[in-house]
Amino acid sequence: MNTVEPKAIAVGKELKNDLLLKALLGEEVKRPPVWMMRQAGRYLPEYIALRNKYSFFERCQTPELACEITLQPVDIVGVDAAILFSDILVVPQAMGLEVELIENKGPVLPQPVQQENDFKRITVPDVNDRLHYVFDAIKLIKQELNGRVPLIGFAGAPWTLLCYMVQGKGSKTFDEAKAFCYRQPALAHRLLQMITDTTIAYLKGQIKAGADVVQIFDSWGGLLSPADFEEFSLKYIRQIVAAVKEEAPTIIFAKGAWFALEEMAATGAHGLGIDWCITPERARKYAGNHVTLQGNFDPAKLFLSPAEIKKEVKKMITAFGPQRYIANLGHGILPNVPVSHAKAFVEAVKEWA
Ligand code: 1CP
Repeated sequence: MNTVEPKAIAVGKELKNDLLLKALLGEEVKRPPVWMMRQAGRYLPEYIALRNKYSFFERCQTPELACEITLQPVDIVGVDAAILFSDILVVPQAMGLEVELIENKGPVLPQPVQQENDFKRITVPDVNDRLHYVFDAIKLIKQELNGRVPLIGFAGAPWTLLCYMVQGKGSKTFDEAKAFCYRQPALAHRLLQMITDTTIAYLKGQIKAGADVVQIFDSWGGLLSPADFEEFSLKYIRQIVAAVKEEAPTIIFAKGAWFALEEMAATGAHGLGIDWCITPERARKYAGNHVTLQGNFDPAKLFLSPAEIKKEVKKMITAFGPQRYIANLGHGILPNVPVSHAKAFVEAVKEWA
C-alpha cells in the first residue's frame, strides 16, 4: 500500500464522498468510485449553451464559467468526482506560445517550436502570474462543491504537450513532433524539461488552491516505442510524480502505453489509467497490486442501450474487482453520447454496492 499522505487524509475528512481518495490510497470501499474523462463537455446541453455564448478560452479563464462547467456533470450525471474544466494547452500558452481553438478542427499553435531560435519565444513562467485564473477557478469550485465530491486537477504530460508545441496542431501520428525528437534530441530534452518544470509548479499550485487529486494526461504516449516512451515521456512523468505525490494522490493516464504499466507503477503514482486495448487481468498483472487501476470502458460502448451499458459495466467491475479500482472510460466521452447513457454508466457502478 502507498504511504498515506497527511494532506489527502485531512482533505478526505472534509469530504462527504471520499470514495476516490480511498480507492487511490488502497483503502477498502463499498463500491468503486466512478467518473468519466472529459465529463465536462459537449455531450451536455448545459455545456453547449455556454459554448454558444463564450469562446473556449473565455470559458477556461473566467473562474465563474469554469466552475459552472466543472459542476455540471456532478449535478446532472452524479459522478463521484469533479474534474477541473480547463485544457492541457493552457501550459504551452503560459510558456509564451499562441494557442487557438478552432471549431471542429481542434487546437492550432500558429508558431510552433521547431528549432533552437524558437526557444527565444518560450519561458518557464511564474505560474502564479500566468495561470492564476486556474487557481482562482479551483478555489471557487471547492467552495461551490462544499465537500460533495473531491476535485481532480490535471495537466498534460510533457511528451503530449511537446506533440502540440512542435506539430502545431492535432495529428493522428504526430510525425513532425517525433522527427524533432529523433533528429534534435538535445533540443527535445530542453523543451521537455522546460515543460516539466512548469508543470510541477502548476500542479503544486492546483493542489495548494484545493485540488484533491491530480491526473497527468499522456494522450499520445502510445505513439512511442517502449524505449522512446522511457526517454521522451516517462523520464519526465517520473519527475512530476516524485514532486507532487506527497502532496496529493496522483494518477497517470498514458493512452496506448500499456507496455509501460510496470514502469509507471514504479513511479509511486497512486493510480494508473488504462484504455480498452488491454484486459483488466493483464493490466493488473503488469501494474502489480500496489497501485489503483482506472478505466477501461470503450467510450463507443456508451452508444449501446442503457440496459446493455449496465451489463457491460458490471462485467468490467467483476473483471477488475471492486477494490483498488476506479470505474471510468478508457478515453474521453464522445460528444454525441446521450446524457441518459452517461447516467446509465454511472448508475451501474453505484448499483454495485
Ligand atoms: O467545446 C469545445 O469544442 C472544446 C472541446 C474541448 C473541451 C471540452 C477542448 C478542446 N478541451 C476541453 C476540455 C478538456 N480538455 C478537459 C476538461 C475536463 C474534463 O471534463 O475532462 C480536459 C481534461 C482536457 C484535456 C485534453 N485536452 C487532452 C487530454 C485528454 C484527452 O482527451 O486525450 C488533450 C489531448 C487536449 C487537447 C484538446 N483540447 C481540445 C481538443 C478538441 C483537444 C484534442 C485535440 C486532438 O485530438 O488533438
